[in-house]
Amino acid sequence: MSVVNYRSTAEFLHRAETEKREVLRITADYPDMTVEDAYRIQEELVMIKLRQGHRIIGPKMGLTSQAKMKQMDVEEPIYGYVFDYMLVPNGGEIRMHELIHPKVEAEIAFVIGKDIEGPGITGAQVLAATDYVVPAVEIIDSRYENFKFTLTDVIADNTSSSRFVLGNRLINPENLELDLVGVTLSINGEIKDLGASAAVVGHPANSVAMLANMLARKGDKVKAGDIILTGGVTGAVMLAVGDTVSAKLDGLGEVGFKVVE
Ligand code: OOG
Ligand code: MG
Repeated sequence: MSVVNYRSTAEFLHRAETEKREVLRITADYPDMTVEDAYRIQEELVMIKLRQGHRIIGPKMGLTSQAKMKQMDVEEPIYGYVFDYMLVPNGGEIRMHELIHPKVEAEIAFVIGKDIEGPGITGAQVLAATDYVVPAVEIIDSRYENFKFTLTDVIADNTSSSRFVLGNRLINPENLELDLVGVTLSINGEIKDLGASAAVVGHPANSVAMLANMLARKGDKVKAGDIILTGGVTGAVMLAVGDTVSAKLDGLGEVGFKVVE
């Protein structure tokens, strides 16, 4: 049995991102890799980005809805990190030549006001520690060939994180039924997918609770000031140059971007 080298595997995945090149999934060489190994690789990848001067905007959750789990054929929620260089202004442009094979998904983001330290955190505790919620779209760009991966591959690849866009309106979560938000995802005026926010583990606040409880395993926590993507409500849709993308979230507003060469 071969043993996976965390540092060199992280460097391999980082090169794939910077060279915009899809690569063979790492479980092809390391089929016995554990979830713990995968998060160790992810940590190394995060360290590489931090050493380059990038800043973490927040941890994110992925594969929190049935739509996403079925689409990617992975049955378990995961976390990763989004960085400052990934943030695109609302209505701004995504440059295709910087990416491999990007897809978009509609999400709800949480702006955290107070630290949330697991284990045992509930959705109600998350809501009490949340300043605002914001509509969001995430652009995911798996570094793996044909966007195909297993649970451990996608964890190591920082959960396909690539770009994200936040809406302009900050909404107090107390003013909303946050599990009953209708969501549409449109490209060039045509609805490509739709859903309701309860698709995200029953309530998007539960996704942040799950995150706090997962981070507690490594002695970490959700921090005041973190902006947290709670996971795609809709399935992810492939992007092409020329696309104008818009997500509408009932009571939260609209968020979008254009895809250029
Ligand atoms: C993994 C990332 C999943 C989400 O919102 O479910 C994710 C992937 O689907 O490539 O960000
Ligand atoms: Mg996502």
